[in-house]
Amino acid sequence: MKNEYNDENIQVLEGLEAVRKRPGMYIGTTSVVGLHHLVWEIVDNSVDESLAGFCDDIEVIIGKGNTITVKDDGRGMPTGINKKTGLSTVETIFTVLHAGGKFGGGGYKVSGGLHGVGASVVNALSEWLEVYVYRDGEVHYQRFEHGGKPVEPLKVIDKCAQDRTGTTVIFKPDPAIFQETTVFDFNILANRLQQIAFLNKGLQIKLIDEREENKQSAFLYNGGIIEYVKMLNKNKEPIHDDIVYIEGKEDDIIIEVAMQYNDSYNSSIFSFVNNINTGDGGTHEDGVKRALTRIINNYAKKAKLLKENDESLTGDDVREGLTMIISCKHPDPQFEGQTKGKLGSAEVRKIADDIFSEGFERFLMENPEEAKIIIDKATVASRARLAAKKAREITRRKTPMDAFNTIGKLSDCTSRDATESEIFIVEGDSAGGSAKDARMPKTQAILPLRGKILNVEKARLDKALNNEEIRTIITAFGTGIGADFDISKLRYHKIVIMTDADVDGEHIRILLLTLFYRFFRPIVEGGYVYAAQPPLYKVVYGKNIKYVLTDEELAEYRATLPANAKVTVNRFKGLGEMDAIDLRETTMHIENRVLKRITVEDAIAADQVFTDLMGENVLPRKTYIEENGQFVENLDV
Ligand code: 1YM
Repeated sequence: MKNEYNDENIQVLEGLEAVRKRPGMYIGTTSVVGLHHLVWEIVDNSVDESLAGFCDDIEVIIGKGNTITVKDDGRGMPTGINKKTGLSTVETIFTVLHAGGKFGGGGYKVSGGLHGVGASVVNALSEWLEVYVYRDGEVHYQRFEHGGKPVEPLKVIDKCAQDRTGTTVIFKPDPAIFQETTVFDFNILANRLQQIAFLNKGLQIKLIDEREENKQSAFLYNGGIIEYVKMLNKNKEPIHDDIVYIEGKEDDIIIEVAMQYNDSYNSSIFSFVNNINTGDGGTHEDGVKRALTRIINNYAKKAKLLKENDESLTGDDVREGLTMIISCKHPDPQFEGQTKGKLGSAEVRKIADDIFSEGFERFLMENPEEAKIIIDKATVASRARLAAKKAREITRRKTPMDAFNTIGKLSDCTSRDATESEIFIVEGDSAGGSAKDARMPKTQAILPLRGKILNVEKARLDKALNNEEIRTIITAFGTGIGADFDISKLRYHKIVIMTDADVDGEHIRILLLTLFYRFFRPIVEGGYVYAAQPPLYKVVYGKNIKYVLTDEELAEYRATLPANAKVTVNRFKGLGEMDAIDLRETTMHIENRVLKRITVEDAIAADQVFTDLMGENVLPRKTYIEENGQFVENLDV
């Protein structure tokens, strides 16, 4: 690079320096999430090129040294000189903040959405970055080092076939920025790349992990979101064969919907705008849901499947057991909300409603058998809803004495301050007894579970409300359930699942998490749920007592002792075997214990896990392994 800087260059460098000073402002966090964010920024440019109709092949390679290569077969980034910056367009894209968006007007852009900080931010946060552009029979190349500083201007390094076009970007994240980790996770990348492939039919995406031999995945879905719904329903029992698919375009806004009902009681509706998951919904989702309820009611009345004076089917009724993907492509979407996970663009509501109602009405007319199956399911849901309402009213009408009986197994804490109150849900009466003796009565409540709790993945709300263990939990939490749920009434800000470290304990833990996720989702999303970590061994060495959580930890501890040390190792078979002192010292006392916070990072993945683990099919449950990336478990001492 030349030694002289002009004003433009200095501004550019100051821009990238600002990114390095406050990376959080540009990519949210420098944790493992932020690290992967870098990949999405580059991949988004390739996906934009695919949305524009010029690219149908993307390849992502995780290199041995945790580098990332992204290749596409699009037009190749423009290589000419940019009038405003005096630099090549390639250099401008990689060194000027937000340049990408400004230069590429029109089209559907992923970068119009949630991330969209652009390639320059990736460059600024990389130790080095290289770009190759194949265009007009030439290979153009530029390298940047030390947080985005060009080594040389863009130059032609080779010839290539005239018809070879595309862009390749290779970068190595700067460990000085990503201090937590610079190791890429194959599964995180694979899940999102698969999702992008589902949302863009015909786009092929390959992921290759060079750190391990033969580790790669390729995603190509000619059926697009139809295949997405098929996958989501893979371990469910669909109640009609064909997946309903509706697509339309109005004012450059494209709406695509794929849906299929299954025999479960949950709805799994996921929506996207320009390939970005809108976890909080928005106008596209509202429009489709509104139309679904209206069209089903109209059809049911016309076909006499619903009688004149029957109550109308509600939104919840018609969505029971529904798996649905809504994908909206918008040239200039407006996002709302704290996490920008909600589409705000008002015009989309009517467009989504129009397109979906026309297509869905036609489907019902042309498929009267399916229509009857769907409406019967919603009618049963409606009856169950009315029954559950009655059951709830009975629960509410209980005298204080009745309420006391329901909650009789609970040893409550004396504090009424929810922020300091904790409830330990304990497997089995004997462990419950030890826990009662071990607790701090002021802030720690104990709820022993006797039987296995009901699997709510297979039961509707009215049946769940008849289950005693579940009623006790609902009463203890104080939040109510379903439409009555109110997080502000939560009586404990730490809900701690305390089960044995064996298969049964794991099963109970999953049953409880299923219950929480389906019926009390905000307590999971709000980070109120924890898992206790009881130790596996007690090691006595002379006067020293040490509790260890894992076999590895035991080996590590042994290695610190002299070779001929006389130690007694006691393996706890379960919580029931621990006395109150052991339990207090290791698992419950705030000073020593380690709690794992359980949060759900990705609702779509969590939904899938609960279906797989708790649904009708037994096989996925059998193949379930402890480590599942969906639940991020943070240590919280
Ligand atoms: C591996 C990353 O960035 N591909 C890519 C980027 C661009 C184009 C094609 C492109 C866009 C346009 C015209 C346009 C970008 N161009 C720009 C800008 N892959 C990757 N492939 N010609 C080529 O949008 O009009 C930004 S990104 F600003 F120059 F147009």
